[in-house]
Amino acid sequence: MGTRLIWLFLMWCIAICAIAEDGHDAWLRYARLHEATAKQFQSLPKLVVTLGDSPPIGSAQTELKRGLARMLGREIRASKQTPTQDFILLGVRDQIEEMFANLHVPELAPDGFWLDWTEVGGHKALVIAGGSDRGPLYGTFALLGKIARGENLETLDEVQNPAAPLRWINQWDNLDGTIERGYAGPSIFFENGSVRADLTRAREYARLLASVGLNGCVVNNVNADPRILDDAFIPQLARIADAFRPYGVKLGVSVNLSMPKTVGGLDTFDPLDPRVQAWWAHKFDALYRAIPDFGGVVVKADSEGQLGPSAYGRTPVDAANVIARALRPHHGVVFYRAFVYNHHLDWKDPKADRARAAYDIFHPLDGRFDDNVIVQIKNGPIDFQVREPASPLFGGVKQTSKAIELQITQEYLGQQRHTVYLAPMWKQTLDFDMHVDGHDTPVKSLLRGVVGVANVGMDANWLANHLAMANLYSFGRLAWDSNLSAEAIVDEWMRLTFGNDPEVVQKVREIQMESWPAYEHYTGPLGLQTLTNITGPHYGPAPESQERNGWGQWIRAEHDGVGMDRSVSTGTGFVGQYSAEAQKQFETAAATPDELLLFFHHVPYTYKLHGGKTVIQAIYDFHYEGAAQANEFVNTWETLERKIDPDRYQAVLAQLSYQADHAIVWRDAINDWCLRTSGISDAQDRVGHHPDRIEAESMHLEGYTAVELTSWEGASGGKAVACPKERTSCAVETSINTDGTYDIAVQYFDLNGGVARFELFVNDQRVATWKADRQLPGKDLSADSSVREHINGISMNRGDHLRIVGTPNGGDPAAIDYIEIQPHAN
Ligand code: GCV
Repeated sequence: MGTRLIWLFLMWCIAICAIAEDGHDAWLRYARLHEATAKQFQSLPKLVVTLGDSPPIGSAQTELKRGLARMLGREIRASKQTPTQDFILLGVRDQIEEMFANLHVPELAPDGFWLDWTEVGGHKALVIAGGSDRGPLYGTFALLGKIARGENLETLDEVQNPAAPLRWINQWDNLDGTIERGYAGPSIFFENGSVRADLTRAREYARLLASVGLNGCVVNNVNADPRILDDAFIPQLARIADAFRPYGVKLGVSVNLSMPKTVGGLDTFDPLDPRVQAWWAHKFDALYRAIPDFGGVVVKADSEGQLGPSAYGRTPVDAANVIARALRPHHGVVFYRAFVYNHHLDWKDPKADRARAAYDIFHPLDGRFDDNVIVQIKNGPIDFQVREPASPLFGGVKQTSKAIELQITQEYLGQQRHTVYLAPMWKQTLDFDMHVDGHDTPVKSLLRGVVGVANVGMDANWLANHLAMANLYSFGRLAWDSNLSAEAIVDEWMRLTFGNDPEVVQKVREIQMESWPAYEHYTGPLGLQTLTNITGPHYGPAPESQERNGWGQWIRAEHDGVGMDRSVSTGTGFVGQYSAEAQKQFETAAATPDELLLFFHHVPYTYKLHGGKTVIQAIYDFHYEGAAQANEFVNTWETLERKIDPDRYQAVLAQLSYQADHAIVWRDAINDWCLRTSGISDAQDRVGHHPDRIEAESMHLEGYTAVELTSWEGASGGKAVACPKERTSCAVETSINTDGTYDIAVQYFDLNGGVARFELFVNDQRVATWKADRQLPGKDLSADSSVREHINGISMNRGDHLRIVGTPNGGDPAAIDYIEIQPHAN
């Protein structure tokens, strides 16, 4: 290499390698701005005057200094004195007006802020004023975001007030450090039954939450461990509250209604028993003595095995109000979850319908909840599926405070192994018009709270998927301003996360915006819901698991047709829970939008959608289109290789590549299952026909035995081959009948019980070797554990032998589904 080349290489390395990142800073990277962009901020004052000394105001000042130093290389000085030069003014509205009599700050909601240039005593001042001490912190983050995106500050004059006063996160963390439906490592709060000794990550999390305007966080699972309020545990909770306080994030906990009995020493937890009422009151008095700014609690009761008021013939009102009254003197709130349903429903009863449960239970109680009770309602009537209509309960309890519960952790949506940008889905619910009393009442206009189940973990980048962080960001932004578009939010997030290069912005936006439709298409389109294994890990395809059990996530796929009839005229009557205006959209199949058709109606597979396609053909086509889209995400991402730091580039590439492969597993499983159920072939002859595929069970087997999967659709042809435990290795072999250069895909299974090894040979030459060392959900051979290895550009001649040797290990039998051989794509 010539000197010039070496020099160029070094410069490239300095530019790219030096900024290698693990995603820990998320959207708060404060990356150094290019000189030209930085220039426009030259006139920013070099002094910050801070009024008041509450923790959030202190954090605002620290953040401002940190952000400006990192992005602009500018050191700013802090002062509390009357300034004698241009300055940035940080403070609460009343204090600002007190100190600067001529400065009039507009009316602000408690958490609202005002950003404005003004003149004070002959000096230019950039004012960051808040309605409360959280406001200046939120305003500071907003200002720093604008600078990071290179926006013009010259004409800054902006008042922002949050859409809902309660903007909370729920974490489903268990005290042992595991997280229910968490996919990013252990809890940042708990380990081994206690609060972690080192709460650095908890403090950093609070900073992230505050940066998007979130002001509360419940730290433990809604399936609450009763020890959470033990006297000995309260000082530990106080340490978490200390970590949150600098960022204005209030601590909340989940409580279990049975606590007065299970840990409180009473013989009852009946909410109407005065001893129970006294128990809660004493408990919260003690809690508030330790944590005076404690926010409140969330309650899951009479749901999925959690005890509740029904044990004593009482109602959610009785239960919620008892806790609310114990919290009232301290200004705490109760989020009472409407996720209450019977999971032993009779699937043979055509009128039974889990979707009805929340409305049936809570609608009659409207107006009877105390005003510090907020009924927390999941966005849809079932459970965070890939598409559901808005829960009718948002319009069904008019005199009750309501919060929407959205799920950031991707329980049914690929568990962060798939990228699915959720803001477009959330927007559909927030914008859905409930037509309460005949007026325009989108869900977003009915909310006092917005709650997001995040389940971040100790993984460096919080959600274990760089692109999934757009969901945490957009949750906060929508909680703050539900009118923002999903596209505008992802654009903001993009620039803060990966920089302002227009090509990067455009391409990542494209991937994110197409990711929800793609996921819906290769999983459960037309309102089928996700079709994951609902009695297992909620991950890969297992459509049969929806049916014929008490969980009520039925799709009623029979030989003659598919879908749940929820109409008033012939079905379960669920449609009748909406206002008359909204009912018109769903009561008949003809009126129902295609994307929700099968959620509301049972129709023949040959029923024609609005576009003219039959239901069954649309199902087949959507699955092929969705899988192709997922593959396209990989291609799009690959064009950005030189523009993104290598660590994040490689991590996202690996994630998107896995997703593209797993989308094929989804496509084939659902299509094969629908073909078998309906008996109607794919008009394009793709489903069940894979000319490039050789099933492992049809190859020459040495030691391997053919096995059937419990959910047959999880393997191509319903079967795989597995190597028995007693063998050290097994092999499959086939011969090649044309000459050429090929791309080979080996579809195999990767179980967690051990690390199996595979070797691929052409005749005697080993051309590839790999390990089955992923940690995937599920315990058995199934679509959850089905993965693909690609070996590209292999030259072979007619008569050559292709052989795979599998070496089992522990509980992993080195199982193989099929191989696919295609001409090499350049
Ligand atoms: C915390 C679903 C999840 C459960 C979760 C429950 C809930 O059923 O699978 O893990 O429990 O929702 O929201 O309470």
